[in-house]
Amino acid sequence: MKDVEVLRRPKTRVKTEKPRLYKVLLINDDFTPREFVVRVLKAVFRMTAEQAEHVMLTAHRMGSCVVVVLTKDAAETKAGEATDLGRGAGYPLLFVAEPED
Ligand code: TYC
Repeated sequence: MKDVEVLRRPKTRVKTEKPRLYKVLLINDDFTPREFVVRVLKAVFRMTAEQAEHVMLTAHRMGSCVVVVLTKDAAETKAGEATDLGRGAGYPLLFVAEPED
């Protein structure tokens, strides 16, 4: 009896799927000063000055830029923190989390 049980396949499937990842996007606007955007990118996403400048300029020129790819929770938390820093300073700076395709 015991021998049969150990040979039986598990009834529940072993989960092997990777968690879906989310992009944090920086959205351009006409009001937030460039240097403020750079400061937020450095503080929240731990970017160097060069990385932050590059991401800010890409969003400025193209309309948006991917900042980082994270799990859903982490992406939503970071996007919220960064957006809140802008709002706290009176700017419409916007970061959004969206699923990776
Ligand atoms: N476009 C802004 C300006 O000219 C700067 C800016 C860049 C704002 C990127 C937001 O995501 C942004 N002051």
